[in-house]
Amino acid sequence: DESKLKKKAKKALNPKEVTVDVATQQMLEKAQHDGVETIFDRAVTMKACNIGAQGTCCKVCSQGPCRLPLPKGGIEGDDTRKGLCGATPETIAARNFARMVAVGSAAHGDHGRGVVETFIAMANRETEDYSVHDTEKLMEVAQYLNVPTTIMVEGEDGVKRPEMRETYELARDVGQKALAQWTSQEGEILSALQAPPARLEVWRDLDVVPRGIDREIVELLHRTHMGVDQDYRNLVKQCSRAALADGWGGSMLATDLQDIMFGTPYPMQGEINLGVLKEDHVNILVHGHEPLLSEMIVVASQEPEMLEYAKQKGAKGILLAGMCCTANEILVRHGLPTAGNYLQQELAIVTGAVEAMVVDVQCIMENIANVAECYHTKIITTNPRAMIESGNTTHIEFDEHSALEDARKIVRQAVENFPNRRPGVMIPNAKEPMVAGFSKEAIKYHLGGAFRGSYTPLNDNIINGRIRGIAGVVGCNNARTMHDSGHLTVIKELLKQDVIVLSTGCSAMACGKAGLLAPESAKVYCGPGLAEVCETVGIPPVLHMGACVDNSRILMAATEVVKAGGLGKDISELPAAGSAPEWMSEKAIAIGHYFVASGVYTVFGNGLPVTGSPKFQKFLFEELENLYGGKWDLELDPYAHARKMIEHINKKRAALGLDK
Ligand code: XCC
Repeated sequence: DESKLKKKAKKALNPKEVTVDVATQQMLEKAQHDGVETIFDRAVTMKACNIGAQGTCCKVCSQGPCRLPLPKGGIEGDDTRKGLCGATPETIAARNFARMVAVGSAAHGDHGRGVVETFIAMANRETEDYSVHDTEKLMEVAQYLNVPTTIMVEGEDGVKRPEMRETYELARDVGQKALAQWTSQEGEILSALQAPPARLEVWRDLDVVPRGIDREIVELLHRTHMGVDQDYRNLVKQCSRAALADGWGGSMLATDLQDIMFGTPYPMQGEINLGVLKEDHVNILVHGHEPLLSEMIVVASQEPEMLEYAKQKGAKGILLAGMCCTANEILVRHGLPTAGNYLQQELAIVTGAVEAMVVDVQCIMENIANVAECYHTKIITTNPRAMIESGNTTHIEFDEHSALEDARKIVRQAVENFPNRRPGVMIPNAKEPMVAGFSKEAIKYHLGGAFRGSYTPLNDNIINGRIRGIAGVVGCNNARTMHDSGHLTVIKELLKQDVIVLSTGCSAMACGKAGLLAPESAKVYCGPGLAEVCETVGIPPVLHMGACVDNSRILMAATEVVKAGGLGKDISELPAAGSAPEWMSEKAIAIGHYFVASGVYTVFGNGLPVTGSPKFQKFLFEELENLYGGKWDLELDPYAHARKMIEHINKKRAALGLDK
């Protein structure tokens, strides 16, 4: 009836209200025209659960779920809320938080394990498809894993001298030693020992240095079982172990071994947004997180026979582009185009121009299978861990031993799908040029002054105030908040105040689409000091450092800044802050927590499921600072969010005696 229709019309989505990105707006209009439902529609019609959002719904046993929302009007007197077993809001919120840290760390850790397994297969020459690309990085990793890089060889004169070990022999030992960081049960994981000595001391005092990557995650999960850890402070202690095992372990080793196999990123020109797709080409999107497969698809899609095959099918060529963090991986190493960030995955299919979306793990929305049914797109799953139960998806399992052959199979299927395009293809006319690929090595090179090998010039610029401080702004998109808007507002506010921004993941992509990854943007958005530095060096004011696992690069860049001197002895002393304005995934919570445990003030936007327990929230937002020097915060308003970060940076500058 009419009132229902009116209600529905009122609830209908207005594309301009949900995203600042023009290409996304255009494709949402097309989706509406084509009658295709997306996450944006469901975000309008489906409300989030208020109790879950507060973090106080306990469903760890079957006597519940016990729901402990904050009473209307807040808590007066003692907080007497309890679950059936007596669990307090603190225990419940801390357990829920802990489970997010565990899952997020597991996601990065399992990604890292896959990388190590492939690395070992490569080192054993069981696969010719991968090789050592960066021997310098191999040496560096060997050193921190205590693998000898030389052997003593007796010369003709009978004198023994050290000689470099054969590359693959060294890689074999590095691979095994890396794998041992997952399985180790006691002691300290070796990659974490790269942290500044003062930080390590903090961790040792608090007894949170990770003993083994897998162990910390399993123990954290155990502690959240019904009737185990019922002290939120003790739960957070184990959160720190697991999160540090992610940032300084699983993620860091994944990044480093990927660099050895595929090359350490250096700044590359690229392009971003849905406009990178080409109507007359076979368009293949690689979506997910692991570069192991996408690296092979890069090779397969450029082979002459494959290009010839595409021509036979009526296409001018093959366009390979990325989505989500896979995009970041192929961008920072090959300069390949990026189609978009997390909330654009369905919309890429809505163009009608994508022959295949090839997915591996993490951040892949189940609904892409439904959207694909309305067009001709093939969804190809590739990882045994991540399948989609839907008639129209194909699974082509990817095995590192037959990597290139598997990749060829996938590309061939995409090419064969080109003639099946349906009428109504529309690619938005929107793409931006960008520069990406700022590894810690690249930062050293570009900001390293005349000698191109030091962080000292960067520190000097921080000390003299041209650069006020450093911000790491990272993380996802979230359909509950305006797409890309939080990232861009926070970042532009920081730039205005001369804060240089390091970025990864979907945040970096939001910046790319808005032109902030182009060096010319410095004079438009930055305060005079930062603008001058960027223009002198020729860098953009936002440095795109890669995928979510590459947040470990931010930790190492911070460590380099500490080492270069003049800004204190620990990461917690730096004029620096972290932020995830539009976070949504559990990985973001793991990342947030390892930043906090590394001494960084970290602000999240969008809500945090801790607000239902004021005591637990206070612990995270205030008391942690006394332990770690870093703490959590939550700020929904992006302007206030940036302001809080700048205030923190100013506080740290004052403590260092700068700006006198
Ligand atoms: Fe996923 Fe990594 Fe988040 Fe983007 S940012 S939505 S986790 S793709 Ni890492």
